[in-house]
Amino acid sequence: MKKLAMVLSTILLIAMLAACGNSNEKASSNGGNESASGDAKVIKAGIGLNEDHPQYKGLLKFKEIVEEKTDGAIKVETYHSGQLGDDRSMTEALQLGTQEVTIPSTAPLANFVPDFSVYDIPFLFPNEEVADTVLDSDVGQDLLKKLESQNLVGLSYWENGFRDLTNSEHPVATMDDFDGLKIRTMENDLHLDAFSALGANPTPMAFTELFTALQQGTVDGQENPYATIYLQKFYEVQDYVSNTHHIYSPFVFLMSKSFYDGLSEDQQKIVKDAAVEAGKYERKLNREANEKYLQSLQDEGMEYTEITPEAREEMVKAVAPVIDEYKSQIGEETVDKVYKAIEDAQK
Ligand code: KDG
Repeated sequence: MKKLAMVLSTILLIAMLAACGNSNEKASSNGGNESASGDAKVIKAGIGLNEDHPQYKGLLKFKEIVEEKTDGAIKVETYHSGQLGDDRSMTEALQLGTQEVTIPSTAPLANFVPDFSVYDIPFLFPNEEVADTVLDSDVGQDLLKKLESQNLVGLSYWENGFRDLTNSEHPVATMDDFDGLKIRTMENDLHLDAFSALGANPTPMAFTELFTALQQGTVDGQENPYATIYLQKFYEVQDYVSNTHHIYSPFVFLMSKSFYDGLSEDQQKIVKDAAVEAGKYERKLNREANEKYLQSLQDEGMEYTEITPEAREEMVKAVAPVIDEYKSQIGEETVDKVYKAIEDAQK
């Protein structure tokens, strides 16, 4: 009797260990990410902008494509308005494997891969079409590959767009008008130094804190594309807008590398293609939005000031020493390649 009990308990133990081994296997082949409700792999995707922004509409397009093409084997959960955190903390969550997708501006990404600061060079791109050509060329794609050393995969570039200045103090037409203005910038040293060179008093801050900071007067102003200024309702707390167009800001569609590595080859292709296709859709919506919302901002009562070519030239000169200073930090090779690609794209 005793013997039988021992044999039975040994069989039970072996069965339990085998079951345990199986589930470990499953979890790791899924990148440890399985829905509680089934076998689908789940992508938690978060952004800082709100649900009205083209970036969120692009994310919904990504979800639609991925869920359809994988027949539900990959589910995409979408979160907007910084519900999962800000650009930096979500990027860190991707590195840790606790979140799968985020789409930050390239500026805070420079804290992970310094080369990304090349896109923070003021007045770099002349227009959106040239930016598309450069970002989608080998030069832009090679930069995305550098993210892998940070446990991140850059699947495609999307568009944030040309950034324009708003503030609550006075119209900004020339360099002198920047004097002492407290401006929130993204968390990026080149942005800080460029605004200091223009005479402003810049403060780095996460996007998720920005509206309150403007409302409470912690800062006088900020800079973002018209679509963001309008859709995030900054006009409620800002009176003046100028077309400074000082930086063209790309987004990077980022995926956690540990999650990506756990996908089958087919699934990797599906998510990559979906990030590219949804990105094209997002760029189109974003351009339409940026075009129409300058008027909407004025309709909401903001005063618009046009920057003359002479005034912009003055700004270009003021930031030139900052660019020189940063070249070696970004990497001379990266800077030269991007300048050359911009030149080629205009031929
Ligand atoms: O979802 C993207 C936003 O988090 C952020 O990148 C927006 O341009 C932005 C900013 O000013 O922080």
